[in-house]
Amino acid sequence: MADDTILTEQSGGVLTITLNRPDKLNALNDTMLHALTDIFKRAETDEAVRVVVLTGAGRGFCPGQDLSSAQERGADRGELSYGEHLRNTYNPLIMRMHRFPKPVIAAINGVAAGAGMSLALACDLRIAVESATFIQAFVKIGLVPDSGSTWILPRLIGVTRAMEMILTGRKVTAQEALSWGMIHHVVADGELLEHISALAAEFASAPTVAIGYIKRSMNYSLTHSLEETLASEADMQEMAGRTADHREGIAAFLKKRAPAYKGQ
Ligand code: LHQ
Repeated sequence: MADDTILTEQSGGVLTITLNRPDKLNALNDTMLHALTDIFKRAETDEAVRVVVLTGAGRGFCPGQDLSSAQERGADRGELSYGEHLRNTYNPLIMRMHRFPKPVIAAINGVAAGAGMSLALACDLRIAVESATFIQAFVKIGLVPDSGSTWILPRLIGVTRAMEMILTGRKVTAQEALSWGMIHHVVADGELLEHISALAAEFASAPTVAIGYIKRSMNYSLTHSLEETLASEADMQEMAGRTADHREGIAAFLKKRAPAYKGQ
């Protein structure tokens, strides 16, 4: 990796990715976006990775695009094409996360704003500290939501709440986000690491291949009819039923012992 703005740590099936520009609350520049996409690409087929944790260093999770680097590239002179920038960086990253065949947990250690909030939304599970906040900040700088926010957010919290967040750019607290079903748990500041470690450890010993099929099924259902989804579920179940972990699950159940899944 060219610099240390993205840190990775691999331990016992858990790949932890840390956005690491704490003085800028981990605002995203091109190097970070390409590195993130690359890490997800490699982790897809790496059998040693069974769950990914995405978090931020310092007091922020991520405030989205680094606005000063966008300026340096000529955003104010109309020289930076935002559309092209999104197509080349954020869009491939979000699609990779969406299709990633293993669980991705957002460990939200602080503010998540703009495309930084979109990154959190693209994860499968979102655990936030009590002091974390969520801001659809785009409108505050005269922009529209990107990186999937208009697609994911209304699906999580409904159009009414999503529209208000997006139109006003209002700061939403972790407790409010929890009550809306936007995030899964809120933990006390200082207890995030412990909570995430326990959750990630569970996924690191889960039937990973089946989890990949579960994600595919859930995503498929969002854009298909019941009839199409039933057909897709049958296909996914066919494949899950042929995995070693399924055989292990049945054997363990019949012998009344804990299963030892290998993620295969
Ligand atoms: C930042 C940033 C930041 C640079 C904090 N950039 N430095 C995609 C592609 C194409 C075009 C553009 O858009 C996109 C999508 C996007 O994501 S657009 C960006 C949307 N995000 C925002 O507009 C959020 C901007 N940040 C904020 O509103 C505040 O910083 C929040 C509310 C996140 C946090 O406020 P505070 O806790 O008061 O912290 P702070 O504002 O003092 O920030 C700390 C430092 O981080 C500060 O730097 P400094 O050198 O002055 O200490 C900020 O300038 C820097 N920072 N966000 N996005």
